[in-house]
Amino acid sequence: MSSVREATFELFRAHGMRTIFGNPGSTELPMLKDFPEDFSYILGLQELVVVGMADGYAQASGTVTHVNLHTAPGVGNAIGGLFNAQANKAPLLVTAGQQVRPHITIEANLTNRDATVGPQPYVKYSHEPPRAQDVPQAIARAIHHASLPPRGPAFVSIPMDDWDAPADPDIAHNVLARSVSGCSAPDAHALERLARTLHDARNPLLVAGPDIDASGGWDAGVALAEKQRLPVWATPATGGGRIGFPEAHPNFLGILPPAIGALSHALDGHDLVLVIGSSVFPYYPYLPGQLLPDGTTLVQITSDPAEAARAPMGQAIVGDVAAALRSLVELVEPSARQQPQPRAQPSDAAEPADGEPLSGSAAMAALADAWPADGIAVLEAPSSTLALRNRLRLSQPGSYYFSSSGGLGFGIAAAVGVQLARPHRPVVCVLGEGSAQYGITALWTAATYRLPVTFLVLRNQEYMILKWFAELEHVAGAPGLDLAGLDVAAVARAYGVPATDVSGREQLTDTLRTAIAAQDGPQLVQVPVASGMWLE
Ligand SMILES: Cc1ncc(C[n+]2csc(CCOP(=O)(O)OP(=O)(O)O)c2C)c(N)n1
Repeated sequence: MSSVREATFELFRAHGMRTIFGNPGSTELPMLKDFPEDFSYILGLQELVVVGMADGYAQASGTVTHVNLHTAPGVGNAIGGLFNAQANKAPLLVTAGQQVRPHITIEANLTNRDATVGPQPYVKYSHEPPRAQDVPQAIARAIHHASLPPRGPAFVSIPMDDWDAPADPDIAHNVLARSVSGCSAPDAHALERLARTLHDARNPLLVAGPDIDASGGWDAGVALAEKQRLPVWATPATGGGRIGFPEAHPNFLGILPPAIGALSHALDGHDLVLVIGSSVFPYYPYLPGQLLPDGTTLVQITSDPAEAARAPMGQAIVGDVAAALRSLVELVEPSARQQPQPRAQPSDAAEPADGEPLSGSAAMAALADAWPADGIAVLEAPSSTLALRNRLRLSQPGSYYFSSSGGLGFGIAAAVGVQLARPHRPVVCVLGEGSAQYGITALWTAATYRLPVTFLVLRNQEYMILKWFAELEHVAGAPGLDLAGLDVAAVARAYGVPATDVSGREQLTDTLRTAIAAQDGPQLVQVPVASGMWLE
């Protein structure tokens, strides 16, 4: 008779889940005993980065990814990452060790009291099985929950004495044989109505969201925009964890502003706004205004029922985003509307006077000059987010990962996960020096597993975006917004990542080109940048 451990690892094999991201403790060792050779364990040094690595891996591979945490303190450290993964719709199986069952009632040391409560708001399912024999079933259930739309983390707490217990052969056999498919077709009548509305619209607009890329709807989105001659905005960068439409495409207008009034203003003059694969909308900050301009109708297509239910305006159709796009392409005729006007190129980012640091825009222009055709950007550089988008104009699917939640600690870790999932594409992770600190320990993982990620650190010695928010919120005199003397290159070297300090645009481009071309482990490039919000 097989053990709970053997049955569970068979389950992982059945789901193709042979990579485990973790940080182990004594309560997890029984799961890791006799670790099978056909599995890999990727060690992260702190739980926030363990979840971030798995988030990047899950998104880039499209598969449910296993994160293993250390009882209550491990789950506690991981919460910020779970918040991010939920917003990113990253399908994660999150397991945590627990005290042995005879110790739980007396709350012996390291007992995860109320284990299912801690991660509750950030997971789709949270469970501690009542019997050891139920562990494979609970884990299978969490895998299914994670994989069904909206995808996201699901949690199981496992007492450490369960792993050697005998599995129930009937449960194990049936659990192994199950598969669950979650691709639900949107209402065909609603799509037909929408196709007619689109046909009759005078000046319709498409807003492309992250789930176009995540669902595999990229080509269908392009085909729809071209057939219907739709101008396309990207959903606001705040919630655009992935890019939903090629940003160098002539129909692409740019990125919607994230505040209510300004966003509504950008929709002005469009009688129909089709929002696909995005919430309506990931607003931030709160700058009130009219939600929609007069005379504008909005229709959202999302696979996430909660996203449809909470939208403050418009109609919604719930169903698989790629399937909806493919149906719409079939249902609509080619339009004779005018071609959208291609947007202007950003102005040339001037080289500053001698000895002055580059602007964030000039740094992103240097990155654009070095950019490899199949590059993937992982971004966590708040004051240069728009500069990166506007300069790189990424135009291939699966080329951009950003945390839709606003929680820091994603960048370095996610870049590690993305590179593991996409070993043949160059990954470049662009970081503010402040943001880098939340996930800094993931540099060790990048070095140890020799992952050829290029890290670019923009060093402005401050929390620039918070200074910008302070002005917006009329907050004067706030402390804690300066970062004097923080040297990420020095820290990187200590973690085993070779690091170079550069200045000036040409040197930055050359160094980035060399770093990106090098395939032998990670490299970090640090460049001083001037204080400012870099919007183009
Ligand atoms: C976990 C977490 N803690 C704090 C914040 C608040 N926060 C948002 S941006 C930011 C500063 C980022 O600084 P840096 O990476 O240097 O970028 P810059 O704004 O200078 O471009 C902070 C602290 C956050 N978003 N997430």
